[in-house]
Amino acid sequence: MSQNVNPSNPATIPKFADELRKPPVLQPFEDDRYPKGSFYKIAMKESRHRFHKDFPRTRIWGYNGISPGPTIEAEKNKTMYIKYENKLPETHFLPVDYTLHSASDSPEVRSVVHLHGANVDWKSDGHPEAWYTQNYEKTGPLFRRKVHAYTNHQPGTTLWYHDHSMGLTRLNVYAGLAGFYLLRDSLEERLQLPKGRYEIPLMIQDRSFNEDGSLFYPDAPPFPVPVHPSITPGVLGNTIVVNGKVWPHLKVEPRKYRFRILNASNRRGYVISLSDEKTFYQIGTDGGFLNTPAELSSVELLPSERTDVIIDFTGMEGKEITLQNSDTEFLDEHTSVIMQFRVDLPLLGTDTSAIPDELAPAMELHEHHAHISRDLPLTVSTDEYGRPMLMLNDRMYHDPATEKPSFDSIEIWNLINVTQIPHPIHVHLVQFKIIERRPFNAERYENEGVLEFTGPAEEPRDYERGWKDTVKADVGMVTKIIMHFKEHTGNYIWHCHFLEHEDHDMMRPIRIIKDAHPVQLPHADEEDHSSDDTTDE
Ligand SMILES: [Cu+2]
Repeated sequence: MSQNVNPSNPATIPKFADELRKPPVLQPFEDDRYPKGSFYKIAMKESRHRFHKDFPRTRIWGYNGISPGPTIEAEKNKTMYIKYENKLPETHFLPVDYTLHSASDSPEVRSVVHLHGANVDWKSDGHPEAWYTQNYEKTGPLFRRKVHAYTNHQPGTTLWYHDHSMGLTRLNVYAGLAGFYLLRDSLEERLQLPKGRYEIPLMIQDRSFNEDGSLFYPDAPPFPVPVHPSITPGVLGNTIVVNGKVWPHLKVEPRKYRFRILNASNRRGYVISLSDEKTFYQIGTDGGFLNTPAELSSVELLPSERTDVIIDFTGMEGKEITLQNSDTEFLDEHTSVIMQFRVDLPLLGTDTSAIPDELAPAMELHEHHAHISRDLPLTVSTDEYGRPMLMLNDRMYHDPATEKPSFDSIEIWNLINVTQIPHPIHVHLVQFKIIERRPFNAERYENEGVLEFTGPAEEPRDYERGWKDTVKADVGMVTKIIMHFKEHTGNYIWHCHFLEHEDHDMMRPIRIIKDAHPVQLPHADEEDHSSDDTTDE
């Protein structure tokens, strides 16, 4: 370690020292039981990782031992089979809180992989209660498959895979268990976007380090609690890591590049912009391409949100551009900086890529199509130890399911945020559209249960007009979203994507029910021996 660098003090860490890395692409395994080229294996394991060139290598948990994990390249409508093997140690290296959910009688290290944003059968979705330990010795109550089958039946977009195990998601993701899943389709091929070396995914995470360079995660909140270790209301890092490197730089040619930007942080939101007031072109959101590109100067990304953008460095030879964060919730001089682009590579050939005038055909869901509208409050309470605890629909995770959409129904959800902070609300299985946000009288809602609007509705922001799977439920607002539950029935969830909220206890089951055959078994107890389990090992 360089003499003056103290990893725990961001002021001592040189910025833009490391070069940005592009995660390697996962390669298929040969297995006669699966169509050629469709079967993949990933091992979750502990390894050592260098976050900065002046840090020693330190412990992480990664998919195939790297963080971000290998990028999974998928093709629309072509089924992939992935076996995620748990080769993690039996004890956690980050502080486990045994009071959460049913963690007290579960093994200390559990894992399950959720493919975020995917339209997928629930048994392959990576349900939190589908966790398993090494060699599947112990499994959660909703574990069904060793091999996840992804049919990729949805428009091309940027998905990501990450750990989602019951009561441990915040620790497992912080430890490094996250990677990109790029779903491609023929529309993307036709659009002549920057590709190959000019298409780069950026996974942004905040992290803090101990003096020895190891990952720091607090074992108690900044107020007294009777539990130790204890979950906290949210963990913020004092450095910014992109694709596993602290404040990296990327050398670019003077031409167009496509960046798929993901906020994979536990709690921090970003308002992303470029220095020198340089604009960029947004081409996609969480669920796929926009109808038309949008020239923007900033995009807000809460945890798990993605934005797909083109940045044009043409004519900028010799310039240095900073990707910066102007989110005001927790800003300081260090976390306002994300990474740097250096336009100092020679142009290798003519830039034939385009920023198309039209991207994807418009597909809309309108309010008058909806079959049902649900009012769903976001509230704060206290748990049995007196700690603040966040809830959805005034219930804890293990309370019986209340959101039970009928198969093929279109639903409107009114996310009524009566807490003091915004929350990124993620619904599994579907992509939705944001209809509006409207201010309301929170006090009256809490005391009398009456929803009284106090101002006109606001349109979705200019960077969130496409398909979304995560939405910012703003403070004092009712955020209205619309979605179509089609193609799958079964056990899914919706939750806040601030990971410390999700684990305590801001997560709820969704059960999608085929009306002709209602699912009537109690939650966490459903047996389903449908024939598509035959691909299991
Ligand atoms: Cu939250």
